[in-house]
Amino acid sequence: MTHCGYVAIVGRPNVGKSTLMNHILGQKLSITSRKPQTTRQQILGVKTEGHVQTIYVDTPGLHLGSTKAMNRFMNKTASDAMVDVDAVLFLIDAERWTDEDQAVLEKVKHVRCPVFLVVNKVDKLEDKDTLLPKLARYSDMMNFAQIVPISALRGKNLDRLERLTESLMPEGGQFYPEDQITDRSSRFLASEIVREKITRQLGQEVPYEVAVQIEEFAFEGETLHISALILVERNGQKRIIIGDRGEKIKLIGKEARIDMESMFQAKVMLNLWIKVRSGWSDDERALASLGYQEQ
Ligand SMILES: Nc1nc2c(ncn2[C@@H]2O[C@H](COP(=O)(O)OP(=O)(O)OP(=O)(O)O)[C@@H](O)[C@H]2O)c(=O)[nH]1
Ligand SMILES: [Mg+2]
Repeated sequence: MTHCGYVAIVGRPNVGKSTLMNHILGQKLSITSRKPQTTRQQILGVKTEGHVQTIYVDTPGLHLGSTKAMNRFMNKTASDAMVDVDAVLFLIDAERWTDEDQAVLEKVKHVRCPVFLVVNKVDKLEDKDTLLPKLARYSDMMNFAQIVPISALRGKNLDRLERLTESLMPEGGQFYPEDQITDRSSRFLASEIVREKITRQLGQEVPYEVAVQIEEFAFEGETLHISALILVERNGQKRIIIGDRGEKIKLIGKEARIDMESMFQAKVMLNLWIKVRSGWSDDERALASLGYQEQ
């Protein structure tokens, strides 16, 4: 008999949700950065081990305070992901509990499946003795099925977390072939790689108003030709991304190409273009045309 089910990974921005999913899959699928609100859309990571298929759902960080259409879309995507799953992993940062964590807690209290509190980044705790009293406090907050301290970055205690989630997967046929690891297209993954490099290379404000669209994705002989259009809200942002004498965009392109070559196992020729389209991040129709729509 086979088993198959869904596990939603939720939490406020920047707690390490995408890092966790990537580490469990053993492959970089979902983009990560030190800045909050890196993930914008739900992305599935499929892990098949023997007769158990676990489908992880990486989600955007649930956040307070922003009212733009993009932020509403991200929060709704994350909330919707908790419906109809077999387990929820509620990720927090071991170092601190914030108002946004509290807001996520209020949401996960209402889900009908088991909720694990996953206390991430334990490697950052200078005084390890502070962990146990914290775990005791968390256990009073709600009836968590498990509380699991981990380090997603260092791979600490992830085996235990995986075994615990696997044990909750219901009996039934597997939804994905054993060698498939995501529901997302190669074009989507390519656009996310470009967005990751922009997010990592640029200061606080620009990445939130950047979208990437793949205009060409085709093999010519052995070489994969990819053209990506970078959309920004303002001229100033375009200048920042291009950088002095084009240095920034060159670096972004180089880093993206290296990741693409490893993801697609091919030589990649990458072309990047930048266009200003003001208002796209607060316009529902523009968002939908860029792929930010419900799955
Ligand atoms: N020290 C440490 N850093 C971590 C750990 N897990 C993730 N990080 C770092 O935390 C930052 C955020 O990680 P992400 O995986 O992008 O976080 P996220 O929750 O997916 O963030 P959003 O997509 O913005 O909601 C990155 O710089 C990671 O390298 C960990 O276990 N220990
Ligand atoms: Mg993420």
